Amino acid sequence: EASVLKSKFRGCLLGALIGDCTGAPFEGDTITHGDKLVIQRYYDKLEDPTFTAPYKSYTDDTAMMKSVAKFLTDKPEPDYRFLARLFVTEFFKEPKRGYGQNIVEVFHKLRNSKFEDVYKPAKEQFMGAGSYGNGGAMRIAPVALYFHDNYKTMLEVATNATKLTHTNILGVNGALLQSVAIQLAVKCDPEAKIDPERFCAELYRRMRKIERVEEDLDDIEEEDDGTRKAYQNKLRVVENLLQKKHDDDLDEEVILNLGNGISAYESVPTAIYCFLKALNEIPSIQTENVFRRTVQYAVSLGGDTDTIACMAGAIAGAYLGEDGINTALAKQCEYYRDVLEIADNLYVAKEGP
Ligand code: 8NA
Ligand code: MG
Ligand code: MG
Repeated sequence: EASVLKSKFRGCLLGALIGDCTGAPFEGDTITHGDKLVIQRYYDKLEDPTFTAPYKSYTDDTAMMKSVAKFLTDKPEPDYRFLARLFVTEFFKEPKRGYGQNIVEVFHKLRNSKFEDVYKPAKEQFMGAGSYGNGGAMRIAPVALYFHDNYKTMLEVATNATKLTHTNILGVNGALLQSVAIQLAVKCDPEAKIDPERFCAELYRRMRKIERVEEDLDDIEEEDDGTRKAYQNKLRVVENLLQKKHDDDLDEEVILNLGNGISAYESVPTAIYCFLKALNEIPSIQTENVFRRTVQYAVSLGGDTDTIACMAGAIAGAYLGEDGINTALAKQCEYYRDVLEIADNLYVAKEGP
């Protein structure tokens, strides 16, 4: 139904924003048992409509997502040079939004080369290896929404949009996995319960196809099975962790085996795990709300909290829709109204008024 889909567009982008804004204060932290109690109270306050505080600022995750949405709504066909310009303009307008350390070089090179070959600067990163940071995945939500009914095009546009900054296969496939997860979540009925293991198995099936295509590329050595099947292997770990009983030690295991870092490989599967785990109660987190549980759990793992919560929040919001998100919590975030407008514009550009 149309109104459900519209609500899912809003829920997804709002979910990403809330994860980014509320996760950002903890970015880079190691979280102790005591910190988890602090984080519980932090979200209790943010959900309290009478609580007033300066809004939580968004970071690079949302800044770049904004450009991806504009790239889809402002032109009838994907124009990647236009997207590169949007990224660069946004960066130089507000460079202090917590961008990754190396992506900044790409922005400078793009600008200095007058956007001549928009894919060249990213290819040169890390002595030609390309970035495997999670910057491609963290901003991809609008692509997954816009092409929710056209899987092949979604993968193609997500790949090209990512390669403007991240050409390493792990960076690209991380963005693809995040898009696939959002697209699957859009398809799920918000009234019906998701079976976490089935959802994970479906992701695995799709990543097997995606990673198989990459086998043909010459830049990956045949014997490098770890890279060729990176995300398939991670999804097996997700499946395994979902079956374990929850306690503080399990969080350690999650961090150790899935990761909480700035590489796509150590954060996209983690975000998916956070979403799937939070579909059921988590003893250390007191809330009835699945969306909040997802984001709070993601933040409680520490590390790249804004980005992991952003990605997990986008998936949860795409499943639940706007109604699944506490309005008071949303209103604590900078840019909250603008993000709703962006979601509506994206919806209209795609589905018509
Ligand atoms: P990026 O392309 O600069 O990648 C991020 C980092 O990943 C790089 O600075 C490197 O340290 C590392 N990296 C990526 N590819 C390689 C490679 N091939 N070889 C060696 N090292 C590599 O930027 P991005 O857009 O991917 O970064 C996104 C993340 O950085 C987000 O979390 C974002 O919020 C930001 N950020 C994170 C932190 C944090 O402490 N977690 C702090 C500030 C900013
Ligand atoms: Mg950030
Ligand atoms: Mg981050």
